[in-house]
Amino acid sequence: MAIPLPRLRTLLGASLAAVSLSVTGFGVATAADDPVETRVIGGERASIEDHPYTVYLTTPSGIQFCGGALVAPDKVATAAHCVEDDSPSSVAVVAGREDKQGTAGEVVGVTDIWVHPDYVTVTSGDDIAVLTLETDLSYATVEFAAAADDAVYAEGNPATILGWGVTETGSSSRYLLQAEAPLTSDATCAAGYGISYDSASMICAGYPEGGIDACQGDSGGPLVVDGVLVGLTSFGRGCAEAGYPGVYTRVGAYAADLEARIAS
Ligand code: 4AZ
Repeated sequence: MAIPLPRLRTLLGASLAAVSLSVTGFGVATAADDPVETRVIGGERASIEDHPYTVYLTTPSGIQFCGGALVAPDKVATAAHCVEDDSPSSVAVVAGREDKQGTAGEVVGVTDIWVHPDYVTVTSGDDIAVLTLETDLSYATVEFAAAADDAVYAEGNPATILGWGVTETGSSSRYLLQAEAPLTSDATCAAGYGISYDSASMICAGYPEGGIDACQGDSGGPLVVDGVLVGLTSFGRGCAEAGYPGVYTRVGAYAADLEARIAS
């Protein structure tokens, strides 16, 4: 079951329990739970200057638990499962910081958490939330996919995954990592996930043989095609496993929700 080393490219995380769908947030499953050695090598370092909209979420004590994308000076798009049980005072947003141990950038508080009203669990879709920040940030925001923008979701489009999630070491990354994987077809993703994959609300990325993926702690973070936010890391069966690409919230399906939150 282990992925042969030569086939490993980059990956942002380690695999979780091999038979269960795993999501991040507060990390119920850990790499230690994984009976199968499918952990992969770390993704490559990414520059925050190249991806200034990439932010992470922390607990009040500063522990990173998810990613996010700055879609307006005071709005961060993330996954619903990252913040569904949180009050604004229990989340902080860190922007402009590549190194979690550094002090660059800004740490800002959250005044409001909007969770998609239909969100129940990751496999039923609508895994999206919008945080309102207590102060505007001056970092460049990311354009998000429009509802009608099918072209950015075409099979094979090279997509960049960004995050500070768990690496093959079993710990989350100190530095922002990036990895590139192609968007899959709906059929490919459904072949792995069956009815848990909903093409209207999700999009998948990954290679047939696995090896590149997001993982625990990357949730909520951006999946970008041509500089456009197309996805938010949502779930997967383990990480980087053959036949199980990463599943992302299909941002274009929620463009109107994002616009409404930004206008609010
Ligand atoms: C997680 O737990 C998680 N391989 C994120 C992405 C994937 C699996 C798990 C996709 O945050």
